[in-house]
Amino acid sequence: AVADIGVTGLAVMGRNLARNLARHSYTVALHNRTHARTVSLVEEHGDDGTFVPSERLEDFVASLKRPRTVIIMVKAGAATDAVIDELVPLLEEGDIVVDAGNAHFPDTIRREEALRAQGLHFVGTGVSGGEEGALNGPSIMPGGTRESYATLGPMLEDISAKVDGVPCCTYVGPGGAGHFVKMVHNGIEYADMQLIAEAYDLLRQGLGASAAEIGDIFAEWNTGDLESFLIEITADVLHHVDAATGSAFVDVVLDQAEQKGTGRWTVQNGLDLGVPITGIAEATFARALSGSVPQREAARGTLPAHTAAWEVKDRDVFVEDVRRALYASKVVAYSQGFDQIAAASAEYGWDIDRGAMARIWRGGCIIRARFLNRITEAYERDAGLPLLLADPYFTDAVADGLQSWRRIVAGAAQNGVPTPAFSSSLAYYDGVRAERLPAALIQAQRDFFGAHTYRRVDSGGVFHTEWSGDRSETQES
Ligand code: NBP
Repeated sequence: AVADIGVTGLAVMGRNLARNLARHSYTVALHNRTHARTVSLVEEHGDDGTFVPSERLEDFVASLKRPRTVIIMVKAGAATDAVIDELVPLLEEGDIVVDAGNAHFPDTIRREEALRAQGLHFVGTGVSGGEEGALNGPSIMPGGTRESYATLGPMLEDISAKVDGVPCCTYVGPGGAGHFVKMVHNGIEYADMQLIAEAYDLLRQGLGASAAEIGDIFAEWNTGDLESFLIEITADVLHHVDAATGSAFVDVVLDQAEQKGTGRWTVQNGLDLGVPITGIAEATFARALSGSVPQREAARGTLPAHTAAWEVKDRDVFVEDVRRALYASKVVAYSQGFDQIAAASAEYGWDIDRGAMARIWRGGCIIRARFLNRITEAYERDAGLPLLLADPYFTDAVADGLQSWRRIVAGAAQNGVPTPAFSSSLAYYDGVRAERLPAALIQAQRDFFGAHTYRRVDSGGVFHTEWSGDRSETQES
């Protein structure tokens, strides 16, 4: 046995992770169901480092040093279970099975329990950054036991992205914690992309600017607080011209956004845990609306608009308003996502360090951004921070943009520009900061029709009013 680590599943992601490991001087065992992939990897990239290819899974396992560390990088779902079922009988106590695919975290919880019962470590690991990241340094979010991290962690940290010399990989927490955090990362990515799309639409409709002009604005924004991978690629996309038509590329792309499901999982979990992740939810529903073709056809040209023409008096003021509204909305979306991580951490007993999550998202992954430093700093100031927005830096940052944010959301409503994520983020902000919410009325209604009881502002206990009788109040407990 010579290999330090093995990778089974050598499609784009597995292939690039294996190459990344080899380039970091690890001896990498290789296996893939269809052997031709293994052969072509060694043929094309054998000079990346030392590979030990095997056609049979038995030989692959036998080529690994103990404790054996196997990364599974296959299609998430049934394929992962099939590979685990084949692999487990070949392993021995203390060996480490890493699922680096995009598993849904309840599957990871189930698999971790099953393998633990057999004396194996199962590490559900989020990997972000796509194929380019897998090769040159992704953000890596491993869950599982701390004990397994002692063997696996240093290897993953070596191949991860680095920001200021700090690896974008850390131990996340037990069980499904790693895949959970990756799921929320993707949810936040949905929100971020939707917010950027709304900013683009506002600039387009408010200024009548061309795609390329808006690309210039995004490129400018990428030099400030908004600096991030997504803003950078947005500028690139907006500058791109379609070769066939000579039109702006964005104008020839069909306006129906698709999804693979991680946004949906994030929203479903937000509902399960009762965490208001409105930014992520609006972003996921906005994609669904864009793909609601019959509904859009029935509405287009039929539903009246009654809009006022958008009169932007000062172009620079408007652009700055949109930038500030985008930043404030983004803070809300991230604040909500980190709330969801805190809620899940408490629910499942994961003890996730939110500041560390922001730190490992600074490089390698799709939501990498300058702004994440600020989040790490906020949780360094107060690890138990109940609301990211309440950290002094973010409170001030949002306050600075608040008037811009209100002008933009009001203007969008008057002019009929759909801004679900901008608007709902502002509604969340006003909701969470409110002295008193109309939820009191909802509690009264619930007691009226369903005897669901209510609590009072002026005393403890639970009460019910006899709505259909003499309207007297009784204390329930
Ligand atoms: P795919 O998701 O396209 O999966 C292809 C791999 O799965 C091949 O190696 C294939 O083997 C193997 N496989 C399948 Br399908 N069914 C199998 C089975 N029953 N038994 C054994 N192997 C099986 O590959 P990918 O795009 O490289 O993604 C790998 C994982 O990484 C996925 O979970 C994905 O969600 C995740 N991920 C992808 C990205 C990305 O940007 N693509 C980013 C982050 C995470 P074969 O060669 O024999 O068909």
